[in-house]
Order: sequence, then structure tokens, then C-alpha cells
Amino acid sequence: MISPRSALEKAKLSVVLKSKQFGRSARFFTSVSSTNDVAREMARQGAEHGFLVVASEQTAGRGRAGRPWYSAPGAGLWFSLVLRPRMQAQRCGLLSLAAALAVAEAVEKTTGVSAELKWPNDVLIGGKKLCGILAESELVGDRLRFAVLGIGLNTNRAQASLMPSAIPEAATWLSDHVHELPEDMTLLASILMSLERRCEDLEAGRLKAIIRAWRKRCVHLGKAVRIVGAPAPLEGVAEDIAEDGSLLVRTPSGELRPVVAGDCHLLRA
Ligand code: BT5
Repeated sequence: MISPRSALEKAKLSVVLKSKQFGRSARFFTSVSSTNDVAREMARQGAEHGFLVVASEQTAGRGRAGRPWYSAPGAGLWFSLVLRPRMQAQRCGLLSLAAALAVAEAVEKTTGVSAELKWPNDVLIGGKKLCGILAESELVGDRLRFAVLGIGLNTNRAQASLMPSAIPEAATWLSDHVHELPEDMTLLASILMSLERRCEDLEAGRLKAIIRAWRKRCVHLGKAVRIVGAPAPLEGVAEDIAEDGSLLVRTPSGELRPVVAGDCHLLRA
């Protein structure tokens, strides 16, 4: 459903957005199941690179591996972009890394609050999760047809109290850290512009710039971690992030193991 409020938000975005393509075409909804599902459908119908889908509320927002993503009305920015990047399908994993970096940069720019990164796709403030990213792609043979990049960023905790009781303890909201929240559309525009620049870096093969910026913000480099959800659980010291986006973990036996997917938990010990 598209409401008058959605139309107003869309108009506000068009005033502040200075991107080339990202968010130039957009659909705003009051409530959808998942903006990733809507964006995927639109991509199949031909939506262009940078097409934006925004919703005030998601009734079935999801994270990786089918995990739920709580997306109450007005409690955050819930949106997805259709991407048709000029890059090989196997590089798609880098999209969520680039996106997490872009969100951290935009949050800092609009609020002055430092944001950290946790491999592979979390943006944190004070060690708690502010934003999660879900990149999904559709292939034709081994060629990338399109990718959908979904971003969920918690803004207003007061609205989150409307959510089901199962709000994750490790979650945080921008409102926990700033006196005055930026306007949603100012924040969204800043994310879209930062994301467009980082996607251009990816397409041009400027991977070093992305990885260098990641290392600076990454909360667990040099620390003991446990990786779960990879083919087998793994413990060791998170030593570096490789140019293909994998996390390099030094195991107790001294071996350096690249991890391409999974969840990374900091070990206190
Ligand atoms: C993610 O998955 O972090 C990806 C989240 C992507 C959400 C966006 S919203 C727009 C678009 N449409 C969608 O349907 N999805 C995308 P993952 O790393 O698997 O983390 C999921 C875990 O984060 C859950 O199991 C919870 O523990 C936690 N979680 C759920 N909702 C949260 C929230 N609002 N804030 C912080 N943590 C949350």
C-alpha cells in the first residue's frame, strides 16, 4: 500500500539526494513483507540499477539464513536496492562488505557518532548491532543477472517498543546515541550516495580502498573469535580481511584459514 506519508517521504528524498543513479527511481510503501522480495520482483520486471524500495514496516523482514529481522513501523530505515553491477558474480560477496562500510560512513557523517564494523555484514555502535545487510543475487548460468541489497538500520527505539517482545538484546538504535535524530530521508540520501561511491570502487576493482577502510573500523581484528555457520566451527585470531572479502583466521595450530561465510563471535577469553 502506498500512503500519502510515503509520497511525502519520496518527495523529501528527491530534494536531498545528489546521487547519479542510486534511489533516482524509487517506490515507497507503508507495509510490505520484505523489501528484498519486492525489489527482487521489480528487478525481474526490469527495474534498473539503483532502483530503491523503501517500507515503513516489514511484516516478514529477514536476515541471513532465514533469520528474522524486526522492522516495526517508524523504528528504522528498511530498504532494498536493485543492483546490476558490472562485475563478476563471484565478487558479489563484496557487495555486503561495501554496503556495511557505506552505512558506517553515512551514519558518522550525519550524526558524528562513530560506527564500527563486524565481519561480514554488521554495523555496530558501542558493540551493539545498529544495522544488518542482506545481499541476494540471481544468476543466469554463471553470470550475475541482478543483486538485491537489503539494508535495515535501527533509528528510533521509542517506536521499537511496538515490536514483539523478542527484540534482540544486542541491538541498538541511533536514538540511543544522539540527542537529535537526523531526518530519515537525510540519512537515507547520505547512505545512498556513500553506497554509490563504494559500488563504483568495487566495479573499478578498487578493492584495496574498501578493505583498508574496513580494517580501520573492524571491531575484531587481532582478537580471538569463533566462527559459526561455516562448513565447520572454527576458533582462532581474526588476523585480516582479504581482498576477496574473506576473513583470515589464524588457528591455534598456526594455519591461516580464509573464511568466506558464517557468523563471527568475539571471544572474551
Ligand atoms: C542481517 O542478518 O543482519 C541482515 C538484516 C537485513 C535486514 C534488511 S531490512 C531491508 C531488507 N529486507 C529484508 O527482509 N531484509 C533486509 P543476520 O546477520 O542474519 O542477523 C539477523 C539477526 O539479527 C537476528 O537473528 C537477530 O538476532 C538480530 N536482529 C533482528 N532484528 C534486528 C534489529 N532490528 N536490530 C538488530 N538486530 C536484529
